[in-house]
Amino acid sequence: MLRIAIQAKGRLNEESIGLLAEAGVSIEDSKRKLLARSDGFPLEVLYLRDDDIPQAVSMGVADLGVVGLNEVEEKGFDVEIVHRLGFGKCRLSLAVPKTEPYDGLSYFEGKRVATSYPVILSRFFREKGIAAEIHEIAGSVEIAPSVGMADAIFDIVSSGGTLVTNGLKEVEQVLFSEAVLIGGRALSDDKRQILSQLLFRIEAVERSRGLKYVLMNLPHAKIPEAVRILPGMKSPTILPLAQEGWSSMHVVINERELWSKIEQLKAIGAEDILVLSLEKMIR
Ligand code: PRT
Ligand code: ZN
Repeated sequence: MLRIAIQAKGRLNEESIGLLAEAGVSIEDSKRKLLARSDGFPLEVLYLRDDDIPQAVSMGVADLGVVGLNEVEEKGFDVEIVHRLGFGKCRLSLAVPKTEPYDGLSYFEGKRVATSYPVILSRFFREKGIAAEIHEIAGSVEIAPSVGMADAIFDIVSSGGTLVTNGLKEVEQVLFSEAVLIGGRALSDDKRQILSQLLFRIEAVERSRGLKYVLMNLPHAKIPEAVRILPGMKSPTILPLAQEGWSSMHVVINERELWSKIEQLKAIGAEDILVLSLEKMIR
């Protein structure tokens, strides 16, 4: 049995549960309990605040965790980053009032910077040789300059909308973050085995992202041309139709090139084109 810590509520909660569900790990009654068993996979879920997840994993209270890389870096507990999950993307950035002229990091020399990420920020300033005053505050960092608590902020930015609303501009991007799967350093062989099964499933889900399964009918004579347009994973599957002289072709296409390929296929006489979503791709 493997225990995974995920955020109880907040930005990463839904996608963490969604990822497990796509990997075939469904969790009973998520919201009300601290601990929940999954159906059909030897995993239990521990719901925590994101701030507590790195420590829980490093102490072995949980074997795995899903948490923002920003929290892992800030807390500094000894955990292994097992897999980057690609959701919860954001960055930790320095921002200053938009009316301030900014001409490089020396701007921060002697300035007061408000943040909830003092460890990451002081490491950054130390590396860059900047002596600034770091003020740790727990929330609403973005209002600190307008109320006179700080000259600048260091905070999470995603769309940038919050900065604009508060009359700030992003001037330095310090850390790019996303949700990561973390693991304890001392997992038993049994637990590593379950982890590799889980990773196998997660990777199958990830591989299928952005892919579509496309079926179409076309005259036999057009097959060589269609294969040139759509080489597919190995080569496309061609099945004869009951109607003489026609075939059905099946192929996996990346969503980015879907429309251009479909236009080319229609131009050579493909008909009845079906586009299906693809859930998993196992290799
Ligand atoms: O209760 P708990 O402690 O578990 O949750 P929390 O309130 O500490 O964290 P939560 O749920 O807000 O965020 C969890 C994780 O999501 C963070 O640690 C990041 O890894 C990630 N993440 C991704 C974000 C954002 N995007 C984000 N935009 N976390 C916070 N924000 C906030 C940011 O602080 C700022 O106030 O959104 C605002 C900026 O957004 P934009 O789009 O206006 O730039
Ligand atoms: Zn938190």
